[in-house]
Amino acid sequence: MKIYFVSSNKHKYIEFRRILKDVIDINWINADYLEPQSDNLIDVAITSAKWFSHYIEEPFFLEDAGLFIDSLGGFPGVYSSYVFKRLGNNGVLKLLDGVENRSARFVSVIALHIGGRITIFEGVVEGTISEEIRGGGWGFDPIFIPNESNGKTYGELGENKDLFSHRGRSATKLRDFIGRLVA
Ligand code: ITT
Repeated sequence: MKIYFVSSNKHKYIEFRRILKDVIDINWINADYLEPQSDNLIDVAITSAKWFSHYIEEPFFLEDAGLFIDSLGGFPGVYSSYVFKRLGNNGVLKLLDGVENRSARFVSVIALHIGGRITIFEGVVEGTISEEIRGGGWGFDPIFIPNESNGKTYGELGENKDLFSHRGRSATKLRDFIGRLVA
């Protein structure tokens, strides 16, 4: 099945293509859009999908993701994209300098618009923020350690990141949903 994916982020597109390739043929629409103000990823994803439904043919999906750091009261959360651009990984590590509780979670919310309705698929991964930058990847990959990766950051996992990641989880739910539709 062919589905449009709306995002300004090429890394997300590459990861979704990799995870979904057996079932879904993704057509990337590279669009930067103004996200609505909300402290909730699901609200942002639903409102954005409703807005795009006036301009884009169904079926399509988009994703809103965020890193929630417990000792910072869930910051940067819905502001992750802005904070990464402004502070980067070094800035986040500085905010956590000397902080003992480094627990955090990465959340991915996919909004799929199909059959005139929006369906949500969520992926959540618990983890910790590393003490230093480790590995490559993009965004917060070099500072996020999922709990089940033997201490490796997303950035040190390479393509194996998909097995542990918030996007791996939400995208697998999307893949199963579409798989059932086309079966
Ligand atoms: P869209 O156009 O799809 O919205 P975006 O980059 O603005 O692209 P988000 O609003 O979902 O995406 O922002 C989430 C930010 O969180 C993203 O820009 C990264 O800085 C970070 N992020 C999300 N998922 C990540 C991942 O798997 N690895 C590293 N950083 C990630």
